Amino acid sequence: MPTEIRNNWTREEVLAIMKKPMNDLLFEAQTIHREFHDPNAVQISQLLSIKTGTCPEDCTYCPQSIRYNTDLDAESLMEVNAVIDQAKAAKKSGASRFCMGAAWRSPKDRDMPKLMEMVKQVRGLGMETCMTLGMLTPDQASHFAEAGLDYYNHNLDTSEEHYDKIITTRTYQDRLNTIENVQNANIKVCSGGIVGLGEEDGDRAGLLMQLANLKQHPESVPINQLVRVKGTPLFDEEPVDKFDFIRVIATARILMPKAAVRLSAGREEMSEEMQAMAFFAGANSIFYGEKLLTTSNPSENDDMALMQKLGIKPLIPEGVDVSEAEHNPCPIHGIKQEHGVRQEIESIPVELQELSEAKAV
Ligand code: SAM
Ligand code: DTB
Ligand code: SF4
Repeated sequence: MPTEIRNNWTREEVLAIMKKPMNDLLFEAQTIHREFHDPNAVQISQLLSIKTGTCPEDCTYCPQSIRYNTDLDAESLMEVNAVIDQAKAAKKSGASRFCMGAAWRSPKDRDMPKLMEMVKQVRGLGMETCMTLGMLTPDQASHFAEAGLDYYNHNLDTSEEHYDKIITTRTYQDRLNTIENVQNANIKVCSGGIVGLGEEDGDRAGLLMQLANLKQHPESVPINQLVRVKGTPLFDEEPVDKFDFIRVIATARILMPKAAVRLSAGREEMSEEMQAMAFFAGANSIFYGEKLLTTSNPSENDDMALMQKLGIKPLIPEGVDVSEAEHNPCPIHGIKQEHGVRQEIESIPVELQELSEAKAV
């Protein structure tokens, strides 16, 4: 019987799934994963901070808040050309989606023309576009839709109950409103949260329940492990138990079968085995490239080596053009990318195998 897509989960039901014996939980997640997705494909996004630091909000996990003394070089909104250069580089290294993030409470109307131009030009490169700029009004969301924005990232971050301990400058309802504005403008939603904010299991279940009970599930669900940054109030927070983190990924997969579940921030602290387990639990998207927004991420070499070991291939979304990616065909998989169409080639040429060993793919 096909898995039903539900929007009426209770916190108790979600908690019961999350607390199942690990083998049962992983089996269920993997079964659903295979019903809805290619189990050996991972979508690859690359992030760029287009405006860095001096954010007026007080998110206690965030190095970009002006309230905390973190070692961060602030930068005003980047010029369009500089953003496009970075997008071209991301495309060359194999990312299919380019996500632009700004340390804002919300974008100013005066910045909209520049932001829309960024969307248009990144799209013009044949990449998917994503922006994360804080709260959006319905009008701003419509403007971004007109510009062709594919995804908007706006996280709930944690449960409604735990939320006030983490952020006081905007409400949970503000976040839900922005998500609704984005959905109403027909932009795909990327929304998830952070594990490691001192929350209880019930809060993790509460976060996933909120996401899974949205009128429409987010198309993309980033699950971040807190990156503990010196100077932020959460710097001394206890590290997250590895298996508990995997449980969150598996539960997200079970509740939101069609979504791309993204193994997001925090991968630098995870072993290869832990990341492999997250993929097994249903994660099928990552942030790729040596930097997230302001903190570091595993090197491209390490990621490619891991994907090679696991036999995982990059997922190329319909309509995305990766034909100019630096390593085409991909030396690891011997897959030729032609305007989003994957063509298996029979064997991997020796010179490409050598290149793969010498250089990042
Ligand atoms: N300022 C905008 C906002 O908050 O909506 C967009 C950028 S903000 C950096 C995007 C998301 O990054 C946050 O919602 C949070 O989930 C995540 N994030 C920020 N700092 C993090 C950290 N130290 N560890 C893990 N995730 C983090
Ligand atoms: C998301 O959920 N995680 C990304 C993206 N959406 C914007 C951001 C992670 C930020 C980690 C801390 C930093 O690099 O500043
Ligand atoms: Fe600002 Fe976003 Fe960081 Fe919060 S998470 S402080 S809104 S940049």
